[in-house]
Amino acid sequence: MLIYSLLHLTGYEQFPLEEIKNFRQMGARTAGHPENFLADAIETTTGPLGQGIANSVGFAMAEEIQRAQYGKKIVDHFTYVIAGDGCLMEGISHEAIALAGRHKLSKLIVMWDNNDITIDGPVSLSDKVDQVARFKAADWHVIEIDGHNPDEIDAALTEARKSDLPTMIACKTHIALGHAAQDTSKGHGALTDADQMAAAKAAYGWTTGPFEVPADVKSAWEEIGKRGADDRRAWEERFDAMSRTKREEFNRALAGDAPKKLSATIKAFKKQTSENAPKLATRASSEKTLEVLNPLYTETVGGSADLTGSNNTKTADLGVFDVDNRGGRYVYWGIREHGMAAAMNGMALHGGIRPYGGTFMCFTDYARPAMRLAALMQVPSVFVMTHDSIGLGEDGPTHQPVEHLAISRATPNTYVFRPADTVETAEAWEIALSSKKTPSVLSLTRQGLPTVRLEHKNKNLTEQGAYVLADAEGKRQVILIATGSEVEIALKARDLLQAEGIGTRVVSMPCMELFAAQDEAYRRRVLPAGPVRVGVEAAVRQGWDRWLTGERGKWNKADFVGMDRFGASAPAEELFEKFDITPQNVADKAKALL
Ligand SMILES: Cc1ncc(C[n+]2csc(CCOP(=O)(O)OP(=O)(O)O)c2C)c(N)n1
Ligand SMILES: [Mg+2]
Repeated sequence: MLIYSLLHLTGYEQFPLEEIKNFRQMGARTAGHPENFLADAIETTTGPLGQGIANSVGFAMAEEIQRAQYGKKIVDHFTYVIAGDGCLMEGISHEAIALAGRHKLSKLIVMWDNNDITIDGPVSLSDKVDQVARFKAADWHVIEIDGHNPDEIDAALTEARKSDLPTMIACKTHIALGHAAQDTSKGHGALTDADQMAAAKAAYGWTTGPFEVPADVKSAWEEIGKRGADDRRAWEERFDAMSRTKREEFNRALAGDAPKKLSATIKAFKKQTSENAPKLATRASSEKTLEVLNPLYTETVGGSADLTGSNNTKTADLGVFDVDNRGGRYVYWGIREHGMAAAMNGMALHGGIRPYGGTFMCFTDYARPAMRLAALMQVPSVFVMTHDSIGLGEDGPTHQPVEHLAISRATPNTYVFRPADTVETAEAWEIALSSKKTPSVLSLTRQGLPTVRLEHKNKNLTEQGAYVLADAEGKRQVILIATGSEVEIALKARDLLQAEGIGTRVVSMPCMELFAAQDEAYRRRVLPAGPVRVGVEAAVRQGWDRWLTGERGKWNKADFVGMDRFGASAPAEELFEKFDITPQNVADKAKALL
């Protein structure tokens, strides 16, 4: 309610009094937790504790990067955070604080609502961390004030803006000041008792009724709301004085439009790849793609959670983001998957930056709350998840994802790409780096894969989600549907079946969400009724049944070759044998259904 009432008071058109009265009602902008997509002035969605403070690291980094690119006259702002005890208790806050301290994000200012209360009761029930010492240990500037004293707040903010370190202002406050619930956990929730509401208003000297704002108060607030207008006009003049090229670049990146050369560059890269037919792990295909794409963009910012050499996320042209190299576009996030993903979201929300970041696919779990919020908040963060199956081999079951594709596919508004070769990887990147409102998960292999797209097509086939890679010779009796590294296995199974005169089609399905979005006529062309179907993916079956038994398929004419347990530690080829994800097993399963 704090943000909504401030927006109303300062005169935002999107927040008339009606919106305030409709708090938490259907269709209102004043949702139960602020949603970035419901109002222009709501910069991020908050609600899951700790995400906001981690977003703010991305906001502050984005500001530094853009300031280095466009100069102080064009980009020069602070990032302010109000954090509660709960935000600071969440583990992600530790990752965020450490990153901000390491990178001297001096324009980041956190105000801690130090009220010693959470939902279950006093903070002391579960915590005795010295937050001031914790922030200092992470190289923050810390100021301690009475959070109810306007002069102290003002002085602290002025001091914070001058600091060359990020600043935490510890604001000692009383929850539900003036109410009988003051300083108790009851102060957190509904405080609707009429007598107590009157007491709380009296404590502030407030005499008017509900939803009544005295005219002089409203106009004083509106003056504050107008304060930025002159600054805005002055900024526009400075912006107009910039070269046309720079202005266009700034606006393009801010709008999230792809560079003009993207499409032609991808086509040329695909053509060359189909001709050379390299055998590459798709994580290496991804690096090769980034090598040609990053130079086209000024706004891509790459990174990895301490697996740069494994995730293949760094290209030579990016430079490394650091205290003395603010224009660097590669971030060493350290072992902080969750903080990385949330900060990436912050960068995307800031605008003008397209973040991508890598870790092992299995550690989707560690980044997951922020990946879900990317989808919910409609930001196109790109999660580069390498080592995407038992195919990673010796690191064993702790590192071998089996359920992670299903988890990401279960998330609304998320593209999950599992490309089969370098061509599909390039196509996936083209989509991911053109997306404006949907995050992408790129599921990439550690092990080498042959090029399966040997015939060059200008068209981005991955955009259709699934397509016929190899059609049946003779009567079509079997359709094999596969993704990523299992496309090679499906093609070999097809050879076995065709050798026995069984006409077999192979469908590559790099993105289920995009296939689901195709019209029925196209889906029917790829998956017609009649033939038996076998799905092949070194992961759990969950999510596959629509394509196997649905979409004109039948339960007694469909099967799946994949994983229904955790993996094991061994060389990759042996694991595929052990778990029976082999051309022979795929062919046998198909024949058993005929
Ligand atoms: C990740 C997450 N876990 C749990 C919750 C539920 N929750 C909402 S507020 C809160 C704690 C509130 O404590 P504090 O941050 O100190 O806020 P205060 O009550 O002082 O306003 C909890 C546990 C949540 N929103 N997000
Ligand atoms: Mg609290």
